Amino acid sequence: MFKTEYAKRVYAELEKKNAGEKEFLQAAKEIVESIEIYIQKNPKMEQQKILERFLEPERFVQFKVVWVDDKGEFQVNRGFRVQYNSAIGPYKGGLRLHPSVNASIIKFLGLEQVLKNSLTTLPMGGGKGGSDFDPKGKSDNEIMRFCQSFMTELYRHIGPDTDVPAGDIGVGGREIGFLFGQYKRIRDEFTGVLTGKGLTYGGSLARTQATGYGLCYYAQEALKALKNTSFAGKTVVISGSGNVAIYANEKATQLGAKVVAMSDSNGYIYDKNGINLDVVKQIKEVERGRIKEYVERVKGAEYHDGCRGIWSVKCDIAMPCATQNELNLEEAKTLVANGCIAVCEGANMPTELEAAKYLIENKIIFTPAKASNAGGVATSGLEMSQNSLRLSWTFEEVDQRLHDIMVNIFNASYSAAKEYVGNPFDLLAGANIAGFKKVAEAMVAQGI
Ligand code: NDP
Ligand code: 2IT
Repeated sequence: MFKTEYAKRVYAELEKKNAGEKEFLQAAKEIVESIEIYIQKNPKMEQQKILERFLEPERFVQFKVVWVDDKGEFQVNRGFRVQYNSAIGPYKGGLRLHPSVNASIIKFLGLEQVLKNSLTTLPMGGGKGGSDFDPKGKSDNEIMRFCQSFMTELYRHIGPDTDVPAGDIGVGGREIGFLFGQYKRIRDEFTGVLTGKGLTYGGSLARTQATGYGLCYYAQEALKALKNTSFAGKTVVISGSGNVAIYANEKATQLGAKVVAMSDSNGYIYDKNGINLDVVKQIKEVERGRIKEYVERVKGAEYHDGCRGIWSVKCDIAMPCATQNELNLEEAKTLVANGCIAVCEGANMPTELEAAKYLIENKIIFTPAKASNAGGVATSGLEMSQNSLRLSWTFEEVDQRLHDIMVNIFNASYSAAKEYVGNPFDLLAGANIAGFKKVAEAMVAQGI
């Protein structure tokens, strides 16, 4: 809980103003709790109401998206964009298409993004957007019409020096292509207004792999610094089977680990021989199918209904890479009882706060999302740089920069954990403080 009157007061006010916004309040509470120490040491923070100003988004847009499905029926969805903080650069952050999307989810993601983007050391402010549109089972043409309608409103709020969206759940290369085409048509300009673009029209090599690879690069540093070990010979469990999960699997395997379980929202697969990633890529990236199809193609593999059962699979390293609040205290205890030494977050806020605290208290490596999944947005930042230079770098060059950025993010969060909390395992507080410091200083410098 909060130690200072200032934090208590600010959070109470936030709760009142954003009543019922569970995910947003959860993310805000975690951040405020861990940056209190920094705020106490810097009286300007309270004098200039930096905490209140930091928690209030600069702009929040909600809009209507009407589109026509393949049967000719009109469909109505709700679109969102939060432009959270622009103190250190143009707003930057993904778009999520999932039926659960609402104001609370968009605001929690936007707030996390502000600190994450700060940690990358690149000049990017924080934003996030999306819609409650459900892409599952939709044809390519339906996806295209939705994306066109969505962009027909969104275009007026974004721009290459204003706000640069990208992918998130339900938004990958296909959707970015349709969104980009519509932006270009409306504005009559070809600019780096979106990242995660295709390689033929300004995308960056390694952006597809970046979040999953970056997660493993960060985890590698944490394993070395906190437990003097590595991925070699470790058994890994990864929830999800989307973009982040697939490339976390690929890199963990390259680093010598064996990934034995993956999931989707319906259930999980277990393959004691190590998951054949080519089969998963074929099912998920090419056919857009369900993870259970894996067991029809790979002998000896098992499928279990219910995605949360994945945390009962014995492993050394667990990587939640699906969605928020997918790992609770009980599940964290099960992981630890089964010998797990590290929980590395690929998804945004996948671990409930009590579970994260339990892991940190028990000296289990816990790599917080806003640090360990920052490789995606960092590489988006590198895509923006390449677009501005009108140049493209090789895969190796981008991957090397990504690696260096992740090492830097680890060092920043690790140093802050030691300096401010006196606990090298508290990378959660370390990441929050290191990210907040830069944004807060920029806000103070720029005045109100
Ligand atoms: P994808 O859409 O590619 O994949 C999402 C995966 O998570 C799917 O396997 C999906 O299963 C599963 N999933 C989604 N919602 C739920 C749910 N409510 N319950 C259980 N499973 C669910 O998304 P990404 O891989 O891009 O994103 C995964 C996470 O990583 C998100 O938290 C996202 O915010 C975060 N992230 C993504 C980045 C990126 O660059 N893409 C960067 C940083 C973070 P199903 O198919 O059944 O829905
Ligand atoms: O949560 C995230 O960091 C992302 N979805 C990536 C955002 C981006 O702008 O690349």
